Amino acid sequence: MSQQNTSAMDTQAIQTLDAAHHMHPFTNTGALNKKGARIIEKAEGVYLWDSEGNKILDGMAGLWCVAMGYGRTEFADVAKAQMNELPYYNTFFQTSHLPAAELAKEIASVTPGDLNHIFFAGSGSEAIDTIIRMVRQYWCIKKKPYKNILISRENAYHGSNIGGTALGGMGGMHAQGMPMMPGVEHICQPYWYGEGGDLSEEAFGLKCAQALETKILEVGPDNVAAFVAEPVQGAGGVIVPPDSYWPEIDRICKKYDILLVCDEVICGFGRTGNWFGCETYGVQPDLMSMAKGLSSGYLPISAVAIGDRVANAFIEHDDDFNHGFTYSGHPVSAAVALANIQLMKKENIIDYVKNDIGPYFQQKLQDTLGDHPLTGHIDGVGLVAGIALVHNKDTKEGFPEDIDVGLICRDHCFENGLIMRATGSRMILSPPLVISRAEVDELFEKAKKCFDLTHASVNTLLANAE
Ligand code: PXG
Repeated sequence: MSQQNTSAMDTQAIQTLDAAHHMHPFTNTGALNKKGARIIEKAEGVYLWDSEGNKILDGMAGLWCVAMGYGRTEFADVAKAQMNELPYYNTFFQTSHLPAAELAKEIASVTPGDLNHIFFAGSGSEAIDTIIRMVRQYWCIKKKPYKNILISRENAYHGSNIGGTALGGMGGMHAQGMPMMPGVEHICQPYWYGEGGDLSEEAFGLKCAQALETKILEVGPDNVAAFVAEPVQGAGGVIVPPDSYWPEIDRICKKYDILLVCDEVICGFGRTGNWFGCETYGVQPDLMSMAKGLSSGYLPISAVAIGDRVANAFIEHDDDFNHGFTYSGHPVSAAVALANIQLMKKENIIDYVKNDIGPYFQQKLQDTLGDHPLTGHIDGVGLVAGIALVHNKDTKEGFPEDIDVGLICRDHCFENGLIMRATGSRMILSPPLVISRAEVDELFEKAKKCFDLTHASVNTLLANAE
């Protein structure tokens, strides 16, 4: 509970309080302060309630993270018990505690292959930073310090700290806080609908993967430490790669002895219908990052899973790895994450996404929005989807720049009790994994209405512009 009871204050008072001192992430704070933030008051299952009493279906699971849904009181019980027992102790200086040790074992039990070694951090960005430092240090241990370039992709999101910003491929982020961290190269993203031209999906997937080989040869295979990618790009707009993409990436990494890193911050913990996105695409990374679904967002925690090859190099190398965070393996976060994974197992949530609600969701999405006049193309897998909104379906032409169709749609959704995220002109869905069929029906009933409203809004704007 906040010191102030939300319901005891009116919305405007909270907005004023917020505007006075709180600077928001990825936000034009000046503009927000004039308008006032939406105040979210409580949540249960897949629903949120705002301070005006509106009930909203959360089609984004918070920020892609509330996998097991809101209101899991068992997590609160675990957190309380752990806080009373040991609220904090670090995992530096040769100490540990049961929650961190148990969670490491539990994560290793669900990661594929030999990803059996776990390094903890507090956020996805910290996990990515850990990976950047770890892969570079790995090649130093292997006496190849020159092997330090990281290759990533345009429009990738790997967090917003210094390392993750540079590694990611978001132009708007690169433009701020220059200069970027050196030693990063980017290749194209496998966005077939938007960038595939006349190529078949399969041919385009191969072409994008082969861009990795071209880049490796350009900078020299001896200089490349790792290739880092999200199995499905999340914040970039839910870009689902062609089936031909990942096997070719895997082949190229092996050919040039480049470490393969999957950023599983969004795809991990069931989102694509397997524990991890790399399993959906049949590749075995050398390292992977995870956060969000690891604790269903109840407490901040992230981890890097490390395969035997890299972990053993560190274990056999007689020196410290000079890296870590105050909250690496935080006992309360670890205890809740442990409870979360155990609950995922108990409720068979991965199977539910893969064989039941995921296919139902994707089918319903196609049936409801596939033929909508705004829908250019739908990308989707498991319980995540991106819908490209276009002005002209035949030419894939978008709307004029002054018509921000994504924001118009997002606002209609919010007004009508649905959270959908807009990334440019792509609408994103990533609901809690526990969503029921009836709730999926409700989601698409609302989404259809909001697409219709958006269509009407953009037609009015277009007519006025004439
Ligand atoms: N990697 C990936 C693939 C992510 O999606 C991070 C790293 C960084 O995680 P932290 O915990 O440091 O935020 C992310 C985070 C959005 C949005 O608007 C997406 C993320 C974070 C904030 C907003 O889609 N992803």
